[in-house]
Parts: sequence; structure tokens; C-alpha cells
Amino acid sequence: IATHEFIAGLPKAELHLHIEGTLSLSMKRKLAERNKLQLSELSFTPLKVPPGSTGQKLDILQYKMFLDLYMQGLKVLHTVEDFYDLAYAYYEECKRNNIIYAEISFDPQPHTDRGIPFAAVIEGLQAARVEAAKTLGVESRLIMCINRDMTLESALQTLSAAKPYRDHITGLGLDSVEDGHPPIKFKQLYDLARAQDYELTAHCDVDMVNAAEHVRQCIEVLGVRRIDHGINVLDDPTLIDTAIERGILFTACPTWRDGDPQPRRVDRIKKMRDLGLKVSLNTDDPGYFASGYMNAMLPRVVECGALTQDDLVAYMRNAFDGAWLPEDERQEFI
Ligand code: ES4
Ligand code: ZN
Repeated sequence: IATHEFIAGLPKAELHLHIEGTLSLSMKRKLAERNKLQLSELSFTPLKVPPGSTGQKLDILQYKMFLDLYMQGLKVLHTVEDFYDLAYAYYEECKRNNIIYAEISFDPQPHTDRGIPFAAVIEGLQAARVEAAKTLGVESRLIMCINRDMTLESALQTLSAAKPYRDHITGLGLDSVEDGHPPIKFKQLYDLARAQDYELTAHCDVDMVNAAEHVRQCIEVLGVRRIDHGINVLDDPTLIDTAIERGILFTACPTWRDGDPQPRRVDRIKKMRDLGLKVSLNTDDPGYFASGYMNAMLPRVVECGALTQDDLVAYMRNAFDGAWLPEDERQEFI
């Protein structure tokens, strides 16, 4: 069976997806217009990688440029309805991509910092989540991500703001600019969240300074069960053993940007799996990356030789295994 059809027909789970990273240019325009926002204040620039950029230093610079663009873009989001529309558009993509289960990250701080109430963010996302389950049959959970380049105090305030909505939020994560913001900075936050029974994950983005040390801190200091990206676990053999022992799931993202010659990170993702680490495949920020949604991204990952159809099934099984679902509900998906 041809790759595209096989992938389209495969029931999928996505565990690493930033809802603000699904903002398409057309959605940005629609929301900017609805909220009567000055187009000039906001960025409508598509993400494009300059030719010939492969060095690690350059990539860190480009990663910051991407996050700037992402932080500019999310300023179109103001009302409950905006968050609803954004999330519901992703759920429709789930339906089209045969994603039957999704764990969706959102970043409260860049919204609350602009004066948007926490309530507007979570109420819009939660309403879309309920409607998508009912109308589209797409099940999902929410992950609240803390921006690690902001202060611990801001993170703790955000956890407090989430308290009235505890039932709507399944997990806690850590994202945004990693340089100079090691996981250990948030030990107190993770201890509090664990006491409140949140599921725990954190980004360890690819090729940051001290990336393997960050993976170690996530596992040993923050006590996460999953790591978003975390590919630099490969740099440290004892860490590989620890991750395998604890059954850590790595939510990898073989995405590419406009200008990248091929899917990024595929060789290392494959190596992780060959070593016996648990890995799943995800689209991260499909509104910004040229790789787009699952049914567009996965065929190219197969075509570049990194994995077979059987591998794909195994990766998807890892995703369902690592999903934050009660066992009885998990069984319905397998
Ligand atoms: C992100 Cl690719 C990536 N890395 C870190 N933080 C993020 N937030 C949204 N996308
Ligand atoms: Zn991410």
C-alpha cells in the first residue's frame, strides 16, 4: 500500500503540539480583522530559513527568531471566541489527518502579560475541546506550558491562576527560549504541580547549550514522565539507560521549515528508537513549519528513508502508550 494512503488511514495520536503554533496566516488575518488590530504591529511574515544555514550557532539564532515570530503572531488572540476558533480549526485538522487523540499545549503567560484574562484562554480552549469530542469525535487533553525565559514567580502565579480550572488541564510543560534557563530553575513549580496531580513534561530542545544536562535535570530534578524533543539524550550513554529504565517518552518532531532541505532530526530520532528509547512523532508548530500537519509530514519522513510503514505503527503505539489517559480509556484507542 502506498505511503500516503497508509499514513492517511493510520489512526494517530499527537502529543506535542502548540496551539498558538497552529496559527495560519489566514487565521491571523481573520482574528486581526475581527479584533480591529493594526496589521503593522503584528507579524505576518512566513517563517523562512536563509540558504546555507546549518551551523549550530545559527540554528540557535533562528530558533529565537522563530519564537519571536510566534510571540508576535499570538497577539491576534484576544477573546474566548478567538481561542475557541483557533483550537477548533486544529481539531478539524485532526479530523482530516485521522488524529483521534491529541494532547495540546498552550502558553498562558504571553496572553496574561498582554492583559488577556487566564479565563478567556482556558474557557475558549475547553469549549472547543468539548465540542470537538462531541461533533468530530476527536478526544484531547490540555497541557499548560510555562515559558522558561520568564521568572519562577510568574510561573508560580500561572499555576495559581490555573487552580479554578484544574479539571480542564491534564499536564504541565516548559517551553520557549531554553538558553540560560535550565530545568532546575523550575524545581519548586514542578514539586507543586506534582502535589496537585498534574502530569509532567518539559521541552529539552535540540542542540541547545548543555542539552544533555537539561535532559538529565528534567528526569532527575523535575521528575517528568515525558520530554518534548530531548534528542540530545543520545549525547550521554548513562542518561540513555536512565530514560529507558524509567520509560520516558520522547515526543520528537521531524519538522522542517521553508528552506530546510529535508525533515530535521530524522537520523537521531531513528537512532533513539534503535537504542530502545520510546519516541513518538509530532508536528510541534504546523502553522509555522513547512512540514505542516501529520499527513503531510510523515510521508516525507518515510520517503527520506528514515522509517518504514511498520516503524510508523510502532511510533504511533508509543504515542498511545505514553498518552495521559486512564487505562480503560486508553484501551478504546488501541
Ligand atoms: C516551541 Cl519549537 C519550540 N520550542 C520551544 N518552545 C516553543 N513554543 C512553541 N514552539
Ligand atoms: Zn514544542
